[in-house]
Amino acid sequence: MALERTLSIIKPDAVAKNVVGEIYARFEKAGLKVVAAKMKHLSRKEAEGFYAVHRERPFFNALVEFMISGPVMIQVLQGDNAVLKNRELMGATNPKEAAQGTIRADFAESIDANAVHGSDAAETAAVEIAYFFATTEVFPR
Ligand code: RTP
Ligand code: MG
Repeated sequence: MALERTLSIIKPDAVAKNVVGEIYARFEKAGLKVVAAKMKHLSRKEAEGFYAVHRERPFFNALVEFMISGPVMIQVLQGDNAVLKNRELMGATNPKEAAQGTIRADFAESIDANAVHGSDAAETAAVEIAYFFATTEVFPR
């Protein structure tokens, strides 16, 4: 198995719900280690840049507005197959379609306010980690 890193964001809805610790517990129980973390209220520019791949999508403006509606918790997770493992823990984008016991099934309200972000591939993970963290802010564990 490949030791990977992935970028995770606990979105404003889940931070407001006070479930950061419950979500961290799920990462840890699945064998994912937190190797970097920061809480941040994203600027519009930061949110637009982070989601630049979705710029032309109809939901882009709503997504950016939501992501800047309150602070987020941003972390780098490390472990075997971390990218896929985190996506499995998260569940489907739309919480109505998310499998039982996943983070989105348990904590998300809607396709917009869907609790968490996770990188979708190793290549995007590297770009997303570098977007928020200097190499000196990610710790070997
Ligand atoms: P994420 O990037 O946040 O981890 O979510 P994802 O891969 O499951 O979904 P993605 O297709 O990358 O979309 C990014 C975020 O945009 C919002 N979205 N809204 N209204 C809609 O049809 C729609 N589709 C996507 C979601 O909040 C999604 O997480
Ligand atoms: Mg995505």
